[in-house]
Amino acid sequence: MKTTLAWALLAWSASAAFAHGDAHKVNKPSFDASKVEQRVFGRAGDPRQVIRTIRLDMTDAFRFTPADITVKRGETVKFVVANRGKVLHEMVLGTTEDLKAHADMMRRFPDMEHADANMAHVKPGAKGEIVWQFTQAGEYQFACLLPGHYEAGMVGKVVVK
Ligand SMILES: [Cu+2]
Repeated sequence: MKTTLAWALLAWSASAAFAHGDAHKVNKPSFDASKVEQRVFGRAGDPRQVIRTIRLDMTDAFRFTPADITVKRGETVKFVVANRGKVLHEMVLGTTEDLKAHADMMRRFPDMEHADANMAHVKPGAKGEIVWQFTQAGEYQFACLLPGHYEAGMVGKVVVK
């Protein structure tokens, strides 16, 4: 039963993912300190300030590995996220509320275009990067917001100490 559901989700999200993927050909703008927006969970990091690289895997089982990350406040972290699956996945950093709201939007508008510093859309077999500076202590999340993936549990936690 569980397997059937997972496969149904996978097949469904694969078609949605392609439409979504096309919208994401937009390249991420390069780092510009004057344009960095401060968010509750931090801000786009300067690639020259990276002091730590964290590697993650995403799979078609709708999981991130590791799914539980701890960083220090002020740290600029580079996430290198590899898609080990056969469908598009993405990593989006945010607060729990942000991600929930964003996942709802994605369900309604699967072709929504966006390419922000807090997200990486990664094709099967490829790797993506997010450079982020965590400026406030707290508990945040990262998730794959492709339709159905978040709901299937493709969510991880970042604790900023
Ligand atoms: Cu995904």
